[in-house]
Amino acid sequence: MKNPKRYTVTAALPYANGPVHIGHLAGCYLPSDIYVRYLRQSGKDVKFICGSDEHGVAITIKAKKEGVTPQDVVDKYHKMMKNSFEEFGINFDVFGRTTSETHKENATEFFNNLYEKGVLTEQETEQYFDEEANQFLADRYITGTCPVCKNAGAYGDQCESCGSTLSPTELLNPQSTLSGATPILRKTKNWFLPLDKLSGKIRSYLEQHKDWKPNVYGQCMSWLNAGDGLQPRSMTRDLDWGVPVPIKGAEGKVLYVWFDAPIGYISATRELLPETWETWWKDPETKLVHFIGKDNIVFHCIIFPTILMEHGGYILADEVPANEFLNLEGAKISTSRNWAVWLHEYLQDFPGKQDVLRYALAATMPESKDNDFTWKDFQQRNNNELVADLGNFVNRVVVLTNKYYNGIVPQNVALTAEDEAALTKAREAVARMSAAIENYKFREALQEMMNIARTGNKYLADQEPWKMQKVDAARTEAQMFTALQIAGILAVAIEPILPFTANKLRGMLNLPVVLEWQKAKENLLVGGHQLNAAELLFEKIEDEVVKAQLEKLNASKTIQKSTNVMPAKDTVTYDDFVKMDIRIGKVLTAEPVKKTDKLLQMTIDTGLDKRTVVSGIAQHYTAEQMIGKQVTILVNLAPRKIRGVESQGMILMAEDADGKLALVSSDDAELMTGSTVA
Ligand code: B3M
Ligand code: ZN
Repeated sequence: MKNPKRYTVTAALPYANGPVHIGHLAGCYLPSDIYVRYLRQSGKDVKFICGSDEHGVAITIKAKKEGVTPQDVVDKYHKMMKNSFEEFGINFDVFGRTTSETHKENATEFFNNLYEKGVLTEQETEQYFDEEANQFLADRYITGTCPVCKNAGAYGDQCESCGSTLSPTELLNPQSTLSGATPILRKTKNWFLPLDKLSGKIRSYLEQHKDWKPNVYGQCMSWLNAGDGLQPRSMTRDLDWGVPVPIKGAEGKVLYVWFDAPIGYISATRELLPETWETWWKDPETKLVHFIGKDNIVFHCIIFPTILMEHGGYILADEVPANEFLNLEGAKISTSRNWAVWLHEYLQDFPGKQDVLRYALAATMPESKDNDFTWKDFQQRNNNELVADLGNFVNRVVVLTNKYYNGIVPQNVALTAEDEAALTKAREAVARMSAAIENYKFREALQEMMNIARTGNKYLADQEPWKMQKVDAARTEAQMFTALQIAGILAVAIEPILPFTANKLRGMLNLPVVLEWQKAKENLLVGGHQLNAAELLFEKIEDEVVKAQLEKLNASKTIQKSTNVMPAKDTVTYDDFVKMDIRIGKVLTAEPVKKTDKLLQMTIDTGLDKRTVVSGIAQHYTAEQMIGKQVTILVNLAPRKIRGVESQGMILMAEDADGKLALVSSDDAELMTGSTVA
C-alpha cells in the first residue's frame, strides 16, 4: 500500500508462560520496534499493538508444572514480560491481555458473528480422551511419534523437529502429557472453520501479496498447494481455560487459542482507543503490519485473515514480515533446557547496556534464515563497532569542541567541497537506511547507520583538526563544524536501533528530545549553539565478562542435561535384536526434500543394492556433506512413505539432549560397504 493514512503495527502476543529471551526480541519485538520508531520519527500516524496471550494449553501445562492456577501463571508473566519490554525500550502503545473483559466480549462477538452466518460447521469427531485425568487432550496435552519424521516427542498440534502441522489423531503411539496414559478416542462436538471451502478467497488474498518475503509467501503457498489442500480447522476445544464457546450445547468448551489470540490485537486497540479504534482496523487507508516469528505464519496469513474476511468490515494484513529463528551458541534456544539469555537476567548483568544487546541482535537478526547469537560476537560488536566506530567519533567531536571552543559550535564557517562531500555521504547513508527499514531489512539499516559514523571517523582522520588547530584556526572551525553536523545526523539516525544512546547523544549535543527523521537533512548544530559535557556512549566489554556469561549458560544447561537423558527402553530379547539387519552403507547422492527444511533424500549403497532413504538430518548435515559418507543403516525396516517419497531403510544417528544429531560411524577404519553391524 502506497502512502497509507496510518499504520497499525502488531507484534505477536507472547504466551504468558515464561519470561522473554533474546530469541523473542530478535525475532519479533526488536524489528517491530525499530520500524515503529522510524515511522513515528517520520511523522506517521502509527499505533503499536501487543499484549500477552493468556489462553491455551501452553498456560495450563505451565500452571500444572508450577502447582498454581492458570490465572496465577498469566498474572506473573504478564507483568514480567511487560517490564522486560519497557526496560528494553520496546515502545508499545498498549500491552493488553487476552484474559481481559474487553477481549472476552470481542472474541465472543467474532465467534457469534461467524456462527450466526453459518460460516462455522458443527462436526462430531473422535478426539483423544485421558480416562485417568478425565479430560480431552487438545494440542500440547498429547505427544507421540511424528508420522512424518518419526520424532518421538511431537505434539498434538505440531512436530517441532520437522515443522509439520499435525492433528492429535495423526500421532503414532499417542500419550497423554497429563497422566502418561494411552488415551482412548471419544466422540465430541466442535465448530470448524472450513478453510477447504474458503480456499479460493484465501488464495486470491494471498496472490495480491506476492511481494511478501519469500519465506512467508512460500510457506503460505505450500499450505495452499499441499496435496489435499487446506483442511477445516476446529475453532473450539474441550478445555476449561479460555473464552467459553458462547452457544448452547457447547458447555465446558472454549475457543481455540489461535481463534482468540489474533483477535487480541483488536481488543487491545479497543482498550487503548475506545472511541476511535475502528479507524485502525476498518479504514482501508490503514496499513496493517504483523510482525511475527516463522512458526506463526499460517495463523496470521491464512487463519486470521479468513476470520476477518468472513466477519466482514475489517482490513487485512498488508505486510507480514516474519523472521526465522535465532539460535544461541550454535544450539536451538530452549526454555525447558534453560538454553537462553533472559532479558531480566541480562539487565542484572549489564545494567544500562540495553542498546548493546539491541545492536548485537539487530546485527544478527534472522531475517531470511536462522541465525546464531554468540557472546563472542556480542563482545566484538560492542568493542569494534559501538566503541571504536560510533562512540569514538562522537566522543572526539564533543571533547574537541569543548576544548577548542568551550562547547560552542563555530560560527560563520566556510565549508569546502571536501566538507560538503562528507556531509552528503552521511546523508546518503541516512536515505539508504530509510529505504532498508521501509523494506524490513533491519540488518542493512544497521550497516547504513554505522556508515554514518564511519564517514565521520574517516573525515576526522583525513582532516586531522588537532593538527590544523596549530596552523589555521579558521579551517579548523570549518572542520569541527562539519564533524559536528555528522554527530547531529547520528543523533537522528540512531534513534530506531539505539534509542537509549540517542537520548544520551541528544543530551550531550543539547538537542531537543524529539528529533524528526527529516532533520537529518539539516545542519542541526548551528553556529553559536552550546553543547553539554562529553559522556562515554559505550565502554569496552572485557573477555572475563563474556566468559562468565558462557559459563553461566553452560552451567545452567548441564544441570538440566543430567535430567534430560532419555529414559531407558524396555528390555528386548537377543532374538529380537538379531532380527535387525544393520549394515555399513555409503551415501552416493543426497538432496534436500522440497518444501521441508529437515529432510534429505539419499541414494545409499548398502552392498546389497542401491536404495533410496529419506532422513530428518538436513539441519545437521548438508546434502554436500553427506555425499561419500559412511553411514550405519537398518536395511530390513519395512519401507514407508515420507513426504511422498518411499524410504527403504533408516540411517542410525546419535541424538543428544538438545536434539543435535550425529552420524554413528567408526573413526578407526574405513569399513567395507555392506559390512554387518552386531
Ligand atoms: N502466543 C504463539 C507464540 O508465542 C502465540 C502468538 C500469538 S499472536 C496472535 O509463538
Ligand atoms: Zn516430524
